[in-house]
Amino acid sequence: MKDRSAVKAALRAQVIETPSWGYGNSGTRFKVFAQPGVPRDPFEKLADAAVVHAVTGVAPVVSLHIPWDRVSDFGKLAAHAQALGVRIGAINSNTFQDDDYRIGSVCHPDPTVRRKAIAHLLECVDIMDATGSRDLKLWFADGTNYPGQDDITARQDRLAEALSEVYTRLGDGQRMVLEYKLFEPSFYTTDVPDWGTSYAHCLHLGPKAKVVVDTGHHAPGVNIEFIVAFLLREKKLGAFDFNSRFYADDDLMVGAADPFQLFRILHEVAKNDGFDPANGVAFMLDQCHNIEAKIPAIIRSVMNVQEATAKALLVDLDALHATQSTGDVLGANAVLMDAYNTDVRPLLAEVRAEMALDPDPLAAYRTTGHAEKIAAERVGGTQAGWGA
Ligand code: LRH
Ligand code: MN
Repeated sequence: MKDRSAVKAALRAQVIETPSWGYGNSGTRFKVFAQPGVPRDPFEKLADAAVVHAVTGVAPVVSLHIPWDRVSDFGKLAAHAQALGVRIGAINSNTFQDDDYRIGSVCHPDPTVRRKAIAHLLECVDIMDATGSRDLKLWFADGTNYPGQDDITARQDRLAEALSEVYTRLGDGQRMVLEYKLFEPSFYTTDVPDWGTSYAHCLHLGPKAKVVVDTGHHAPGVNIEFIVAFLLREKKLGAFDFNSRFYADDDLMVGAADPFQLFRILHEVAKNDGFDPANGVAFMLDQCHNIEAKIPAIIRSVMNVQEATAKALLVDLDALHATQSTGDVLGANAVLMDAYNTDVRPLLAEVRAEMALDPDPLAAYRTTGHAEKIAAERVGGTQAGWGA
């Protein structure tokens, strides 16, 4: 059993990256509901992220999305983040909202369109130079809707060519993390549909290319923790996009729909030293708070990751190994369930107290008066959203 102080030390050192777009308006094709106090620009998004970090102590990094977070001076934005006690993390590219990308971006049959998409990806690396970010996070909506619409193999060639050009541009200490997704917005083929496709491209590219596992991007029933264990073994797990879902890419709060799955995933992370910063796994949230208050939702999500992490760190690995190696099926399962069924909230309250934080981050948030302040101040202007 990992000793309690080691578990608490790991929990104090946890780093969870929150998404700038999680603070803005988002919705579905049916409706995007506005909410009072929603940020109007990346500076206000960082201010909200800083409050999440202030009450949880483990969310010091914010990922940006370009062009949603484009500013005239990214150095100034990075300095603003620092002044707020946070820093800018992954830079997310966006080649899914321009009319030119109707039938693809880096996989588009027209080389002119591919050129435009690659130029955007290269611009994102320039932004990383200015913000000091390590990761270029790539997700492509590219795909087809009807059989025969385009050549599956030719699209892979185009993708590989684009990724290779961007890979060459990466500076020291910079990486590209390639996200896969089964479907949506494409409904017949998606050019990076699964972990194997992302993994294969990353292998070809080299050590600076790793895979992003978005927990909402799999077919129902897929064993995500197997993928995580496999990629960790290959040293090819770059990042998580945490969220949860009941059906498709619902982007609900992580741990809300399936806390047991989140625990199983983080058990594989803990068991394979995935929490060791040296292994370079980024733990990001990628969520949309369509109907719920956004900042409390992100605080709750951070707490859900903390709780699943604490349970994973409490797994008695010696007992697990002993029961597994003797084929004690029920015994081995019981070891894992003991950890999962442990109420870790008192342990986390202790950890927060040791970090000079309120044991209840949501209560702490309420006492900040931040919600009332931003609702009063952020009047006029255009609330940030996906701009779709
Ligand atoms: C695509 C995705 C990707 C982001 C977007 C906000 O579904 O998961 O990570 O670019 O959501
Ligand atoms: Mn994602």
